[in-house]
Amino acid sequence: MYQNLFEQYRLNDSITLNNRFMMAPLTRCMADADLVPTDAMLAYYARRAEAGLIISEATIIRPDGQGYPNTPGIFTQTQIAGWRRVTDAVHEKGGKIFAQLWHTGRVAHPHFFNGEHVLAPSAVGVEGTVPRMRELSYQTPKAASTAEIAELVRDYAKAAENAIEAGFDGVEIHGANGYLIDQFLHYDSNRREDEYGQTPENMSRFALEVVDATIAAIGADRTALRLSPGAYFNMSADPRDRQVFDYLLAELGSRRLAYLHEGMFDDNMHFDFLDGRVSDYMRRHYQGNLVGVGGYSPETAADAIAAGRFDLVAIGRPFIANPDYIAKVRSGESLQDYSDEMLATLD
Ligand code: FNR
Ligand code: 8K6
Repeated sequence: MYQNLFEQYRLNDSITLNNRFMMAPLTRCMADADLVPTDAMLAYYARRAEAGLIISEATIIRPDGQGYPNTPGIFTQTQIAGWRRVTDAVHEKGGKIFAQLWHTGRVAHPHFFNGEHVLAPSAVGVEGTVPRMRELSYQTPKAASTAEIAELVRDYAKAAENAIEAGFDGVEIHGANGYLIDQFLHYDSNRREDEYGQTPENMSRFALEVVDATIAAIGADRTALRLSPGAYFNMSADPRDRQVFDYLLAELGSRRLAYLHEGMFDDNMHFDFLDGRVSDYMRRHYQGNLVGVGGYSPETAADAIAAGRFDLVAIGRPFIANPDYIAKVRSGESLQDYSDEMLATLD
């Protein structure tokens, strides 16, 4: 069944995947108090090692990137050692794993880092309260200075080096879902008047600086990026955003990344200013390895790949519901449906 999904896939000269399934990055809020991966997390990832590539849950690059409780980090030696145990377990089972590198920007909360302020491109906040900690209201962020931006770029590159030290096969830079990098890419959150704002080139600058610093640190073969042109989460869309992503995708085309990944919950959503689905928009503007995600079943993913709409598929919620997702799909066994209650435990 679904033969094309079970073919090996060569990402580049360094990395070949056992199949075209990725496990999507899934925040589970289960790291310990020092934001170190636990034994339960090790077992959770090892159970899913049959995926061609696991993308870790979003992992913060430094303390002020934290916006939710117990999300793991990759900035202390203890965190690196904790992740090393996870990557060893995945490798022992023949799998591969990338770390998703995260800074939440204006979606961070000082509660988690004893900080005075949260950093973002501009002093434009998000409405509402922190999920699972509804007593915490989001703050108006401080617009990052150019010196603070340069420091953030260095910290992404350092986190990428830490990820390699922790045994990850590469990193996926989280540039999606309304978090820090995405906040530079949309007019809703970027009101800067310096070289990081106002034009597609300027608004793409931070994302490209992070990508280039990461490539310089660990190589393009091991560097991937997730993007949300559609602005569907923690963000309001502005039709002008389209020009920013047109520019950014053209620039990324020359970088030879391991892959580009759309950040979406439902890839059937239609965005007028992108002329349709996010995956189709990205395919038109980017010729490298492309990962589709958002509501795919093995059947719809196999069809999309056969039609050339993207090259690999990431699976999120069904992978929470079915630790043995790959084996079940291969054998044709029926899949258990996902439900939100499953987020309470790490099976
Ligand atoms: C997510 N998603 C997500 N995305 C991301 O880039 N980093 C993350 O840490 C998370 N965390 C996360 C947690 C939970 C509980 C859910 C349900 C989703 C989005 C995820 O990677 C994926 O894009 C969506 O789940 C859509 O894919 P499925 O679930 O329809 O296959
Ligand atoms: C508990 C912290 C989780 C942080 C990452 C985001 C996870 C959200 C999971 C719930 C899914 C909600 C989907 C909302 C998307 C809007 C689509 C139009």
